[in-house]
Amino acid sequence: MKNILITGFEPFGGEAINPSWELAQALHGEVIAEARVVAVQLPCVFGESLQRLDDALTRVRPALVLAVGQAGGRCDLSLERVAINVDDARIPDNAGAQPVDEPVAADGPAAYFSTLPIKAIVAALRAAGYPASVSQTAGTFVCNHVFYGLQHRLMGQGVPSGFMHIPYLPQQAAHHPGAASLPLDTLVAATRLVLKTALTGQEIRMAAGQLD
Ligand code: PCA
Repeated sequence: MKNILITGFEPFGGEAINPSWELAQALHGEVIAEARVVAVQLPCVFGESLQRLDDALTRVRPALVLAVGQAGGRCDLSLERVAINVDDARIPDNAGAQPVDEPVAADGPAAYFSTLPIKAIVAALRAAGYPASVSQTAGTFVCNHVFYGLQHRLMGQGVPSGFMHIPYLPQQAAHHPGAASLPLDTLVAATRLVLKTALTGQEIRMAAGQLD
């Protein structure tokens, strides 16, 4: 049976939980479109997160990879279009490092695109009633670092891979007045659809602005 690798992050920035890990864990062991989901947690640490990802890729040998991270303040499932070759941290990572304007990979190109059918995924999510959009930036913190490292490592291997940001869970939003949130069961159901569409769907053409 094929494997799907889904990664989530440990909590960071003073939070007690990270919705991306709650989500990944909830899907661990499920079979979606005849592929088994394997969840792996990544540290919110520059460098070490990519070593852990590398280990997971070697061990799981996935047919599809979806990396997920928390984007507090966003209000929907954001399918990231592009990873850039920059580490520029607003806050220290969980090991205390705060790189400024450093490359993720000194020998790498400026950017990589997601190799997931992001517009087809967003369209499928919206048709099923879930809030979703195409995002043009994954930021410059550890999420973008992992997204870039993932695309760099898998380039040319024919394994679709990409990154999705998700909002806070309701229990986190309670500490952030005005911030949007989505319940875990909604995130889990929506992500099943993301994975199914990524495995079975084809990219669609839709005009810029319609999905972001
Ligand atoms: N979100 C952070 C890093 C870990 C996470 O869940 C980010 O957006 O970079």
